Amino acid sequence: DRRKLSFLDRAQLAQNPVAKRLFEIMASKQTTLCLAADLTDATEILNLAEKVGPYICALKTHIDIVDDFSINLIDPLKEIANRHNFILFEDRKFADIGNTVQLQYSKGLYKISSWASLVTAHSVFGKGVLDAIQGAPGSEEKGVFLLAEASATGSLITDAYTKSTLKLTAEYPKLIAGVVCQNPLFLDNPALIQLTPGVKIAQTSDHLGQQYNSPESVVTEKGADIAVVGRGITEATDPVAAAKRYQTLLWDAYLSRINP
Ligand code: BMP
Repeated sequence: DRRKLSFLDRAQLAQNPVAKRLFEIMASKQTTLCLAADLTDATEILNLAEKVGPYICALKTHIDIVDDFSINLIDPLKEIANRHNFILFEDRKFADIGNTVQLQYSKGLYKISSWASLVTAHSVFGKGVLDAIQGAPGSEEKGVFLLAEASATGSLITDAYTKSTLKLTAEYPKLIAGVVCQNPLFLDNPALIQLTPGVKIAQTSDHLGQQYNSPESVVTEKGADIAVVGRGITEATDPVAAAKRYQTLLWDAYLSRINP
C-alpha cells in the first residue's frame, strides 16, 4: 500500500525522473501542496509564485488564461521555480490525435515542452497522446499526469474508463509521473503519484460544479499524495498565510498516514 511508504522511499521506486524529483522535493521541503495559479495577469502569477514558492512542491498553470501572456513570462517563472525548488506543471489536459498533441505541446505561443516539466493528459484518445509527448523534441526530463477521475459534478468518466486509464498508465512507466484522481486507486504502485484537485478548507462546492474535500480527508481518506489548491489560496485575503496553512494541514495528514 503506497499510502504507508514515505516519499523518500518512494523516490527510490519512481521510474519517471520528474516523479522522483517531486518525491525528493516533497520530502525535503515538507510540502505536498501544488498551487493552481489560475490568475489571468502575468505579473500577479510571478508575484504569487515568489511569495508562496517556499511552501509548494509544484506550481500548476493554465497558461492559456493569461491575458498578457508573452514568452517573457517564462524565464522569470523558471528562475523562481529553480530558486524555490518547485516544479512547473502545465495543466493542458491534452486530448487529440498524437500529431496535434505534439504540435500543441511544443509549438504555438506557449511552447509548453520548453518549460513545463509536467503536463496533464486525458486518456480518451489512447496511446497516441503519450507517444506524441514522449517523442516530442525538447527536455529529456518530462512527466505526464493522466486524468483518471474528475472533481466535477456530473463528470461523464465511468469506472471502466478509470480502470482503462490505469492500464494505460502501466504501459508508460518511464513517462507517467502519476494520476489525477479523487479516490485511492493504484495502491499497489508506489512509484506513481496521486494528484488530487478539489481541495478547500470549509467549502464543499463552487457555483460551476467544482466539488471540494478538506485537506485532511483527501490525504487520509482519498489517498492523495499531492493536493492541488487554487482559489483556497489565490482568493484568500492573505495567500501566503493560506499556503502555509494548507501545507501544514496536508503534511500533518501525510505524517499521520505513514505513521498512525
Ligand atoms: P480550485 O482549487 O480553485 O477549485 O482549482 C482547482 C484546479 O484544479 C483548477 O486549475 C482545475 O483546472 C484543476 N482540476 C480540477 O479542479 N478538477 C479536476 O478533476 C482536474 C483538474 O485539473
